[in-house]
Amino acid sequence: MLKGKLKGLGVALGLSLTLIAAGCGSDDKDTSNGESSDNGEVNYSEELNYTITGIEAGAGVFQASERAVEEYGLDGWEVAASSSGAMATALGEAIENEEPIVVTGWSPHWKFAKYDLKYLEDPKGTFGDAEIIGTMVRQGLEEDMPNAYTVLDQFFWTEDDMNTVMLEIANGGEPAEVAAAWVEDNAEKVAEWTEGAEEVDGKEIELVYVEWDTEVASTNVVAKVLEDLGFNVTVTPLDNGVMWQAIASGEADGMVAAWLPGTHGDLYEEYKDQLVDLGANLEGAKIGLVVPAYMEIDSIEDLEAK
Ligand code: PBE
Repeated sequence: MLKGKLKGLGVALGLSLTLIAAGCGSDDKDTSNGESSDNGEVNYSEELNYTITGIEAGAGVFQASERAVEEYGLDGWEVAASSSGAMATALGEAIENEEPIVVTGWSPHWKFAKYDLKYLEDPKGTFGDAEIIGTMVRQGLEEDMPNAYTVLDQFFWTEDDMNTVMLEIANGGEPAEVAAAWVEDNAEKVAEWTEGAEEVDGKEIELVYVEWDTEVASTNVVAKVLEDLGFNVTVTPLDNGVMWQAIASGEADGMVAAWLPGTHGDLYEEYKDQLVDLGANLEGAKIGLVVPAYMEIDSIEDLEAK
């Protein structure tokens, strides 16, 4: 399929892509300068400089995106490593200017509440299907800290719950404060997590996580619940691989940030015999390539090799 190039005109003229796309209708389709395509579609790939706006290179979604570049034959494309925060900023700026952008995305995530976005279809299944977010603890935790183990084992919430916390943090709330307010407002749910757990007197426990929006939310909530039980909780942000390794080696006590079966599947395989899998704490998570809804593509297959 031959698609023309817009050569950044949209940006230069400050026109919305919607308008440009509308201008690339059938009248233009035979122009020889390649500025429009044979089917009226915009060639985003060149405008994007063949770049997917990524997050931390250790994230599962980053690695899945690199696999997608290979599996969909997107020669010349790059998944640019940065941070979750920088990705969100780039997404917000692109939307403000109605420019195209493709990001490594996941849900739950506040970006879907704040912006009109869509996942690109993934007919090859590179990003997998529905994921769960799981809880992993170190071996021996059940014996050493049965009350913390009980809470971590029973911690389970919904996408809506997580979205509430995430959105407030994204809107500028301090994570520990937002988490504390949520715990207070959701006493019934929290009581299910703490059922059977007794109060302790300042026992130290360390939770590890990665500074992804989802994990900032869940880790702060669980930390607050453990604090209310009398634990002295340390939360330590790490890189993804290091987080898994910290639980497997017993250096840290637990984490609620395991995305399975796909996203962290390799890490799970590597460490599953050295840790204790407490199962899902959230169901219905997902990863993939995400674009603003105004982009006139629906599938990863609509992206073009260089
Ligand atoms: N994420 C958020 C992580 C898991 C949680 C999708 C960015 C990842 O890709 O590893």
